[in-house]
Amino acid sequence: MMAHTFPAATGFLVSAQQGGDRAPGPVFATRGAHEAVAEALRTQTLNAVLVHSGSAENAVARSGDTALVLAGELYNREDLFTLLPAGADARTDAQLLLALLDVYDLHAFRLLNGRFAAAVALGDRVLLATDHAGSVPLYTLPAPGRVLAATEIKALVPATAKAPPSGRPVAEARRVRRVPGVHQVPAGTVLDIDVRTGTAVPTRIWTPPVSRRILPEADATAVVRETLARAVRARTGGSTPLVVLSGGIDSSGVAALAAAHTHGPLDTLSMGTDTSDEFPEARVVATHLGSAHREITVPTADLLGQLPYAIWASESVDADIIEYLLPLTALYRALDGPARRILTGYGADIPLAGMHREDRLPQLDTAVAFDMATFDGLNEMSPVLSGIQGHWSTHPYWDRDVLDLLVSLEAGLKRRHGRDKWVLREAMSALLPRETVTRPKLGVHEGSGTTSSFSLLLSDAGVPDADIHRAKSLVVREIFDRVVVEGLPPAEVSTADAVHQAAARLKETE
Ligand code: AMP
Ligand code: PCX
Ligand code: MG
Repeated sequence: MMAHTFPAATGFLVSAQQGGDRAPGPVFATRGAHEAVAEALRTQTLNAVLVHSGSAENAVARSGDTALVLAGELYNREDLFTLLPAGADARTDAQLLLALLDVYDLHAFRLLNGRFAAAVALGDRVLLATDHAGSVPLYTLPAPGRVLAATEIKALVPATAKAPPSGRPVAEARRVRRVPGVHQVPAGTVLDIDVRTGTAVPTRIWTPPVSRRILPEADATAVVRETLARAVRARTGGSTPLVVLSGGIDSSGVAALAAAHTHGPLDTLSMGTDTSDEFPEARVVATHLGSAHREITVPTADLLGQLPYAIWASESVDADIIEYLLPLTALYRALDGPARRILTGYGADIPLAGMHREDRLPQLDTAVAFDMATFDGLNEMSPVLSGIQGHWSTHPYWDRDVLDLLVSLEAGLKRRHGRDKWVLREAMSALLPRETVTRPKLGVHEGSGTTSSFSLLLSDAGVPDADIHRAKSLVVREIFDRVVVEGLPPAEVSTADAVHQAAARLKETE
């Protein structure tokens, strides 16, 4: 299979309708060229606008009465090929999915390990699905005779203005704040929609493991190393990737494995602020791996200015998540130049309970179970975050095989000998400097100091300490309403105004 520098498409808006072929107008935060495609089937027409970087035709596949569009990419192509008849035409990921749908119907999605969103028109049905983790968010407005779907909420908003809540309720799907009729396709779920009625039936195709595996230490570290290595290799593509390197074990592990699969030096990038950074720690890793390393310093004041961009890109209303995403947003926005394939260490702390700071294992497993039951809809892994600058990001720790493995390891392998993320540290110990392997985890973004500056901003606006968290939520919702629901450009939305509004609202309700 060819090595990909970029997925064929990184976003889409589709309209599947009986009869007609009106092409919808696209609005995306994801940067890229737009390509309109139309596939007329027997009883419905699939219109799409694809966001792409040069090979949009590879994101579309058509055969008989089935047509599909795919944003993103698959990571287990070789395994999937073995399921197809010899000589099957599956040069692209979209064709591969089409061929699998022909054999397995919607159960094809149970087979995929990838980072994608897909829309399939099949007879009178429309199938909407994301990868196991919903890492490429997908939204839908299903109505009788016409199903709309898009990888960004803002692409669907104009349709809701023209045709108010004609959308059908979607069982088990989360509704989008202030956008009537629009639902998010749940992670690990295929929505099977009858285009004639707009009725959606969900089928679950992935769930996080709830049982735990018992493995000897050496077997556990070996299988973690091998599984993560495969995930990194599948994501490395044909050209040199860029690893966003904080210097912690998560991103350092990814960098070490990526360096092993890259011809010539790997590219690494660290971001810090004028008040704090982990540059020395990241430099130790970069030097060890011989990477071409860059450091970017963002003024703390600019970090909070990223709030409208983080919300515009992720379309998340979770204040904690938005706070985690601020440094990454700043980093991606500062990353000029050609579009890059970016690997991150994001998400390792979720299955490994990396934020868990004490030795008691019941609490650790409770944290893992809770986080694995609540990630859906947070959009923390959304590719749009780097997509606003034209880059494609991917997260090896949330590879389906890596995630299945890490979640399922018994808690004592995650916290052991007084060390957090023990199994990962041990698995990486031969590839990284000793100090990187043993360095304890910093708090969430203690490395770049965002929590404090967002809190400080609210304190300065007169919000009492006990209300800070609630105020952050109000600020995030306020900005969401501007940049997603109303469609204002993030550059025109003021964080300061949102803060003052939130402070005033809290005073009223005192
Ligand atoms: P964290 O959970 O803080 O490790 O953040 C998730 C991932 O985002 C890391 O593993 C890195 O890949 C990336 N990242 C976060 N902060 C930075 C930073 N300051 N510089 C470079 N990469 C970062
Ligand atoms: N992270 C974590 C995940 C943030 C928590 N998300 C959740 N519980 N759904 C990670 O990288 O694993 C940080 C900053 O820490 C992002
Ligand atoms: Mg981490």
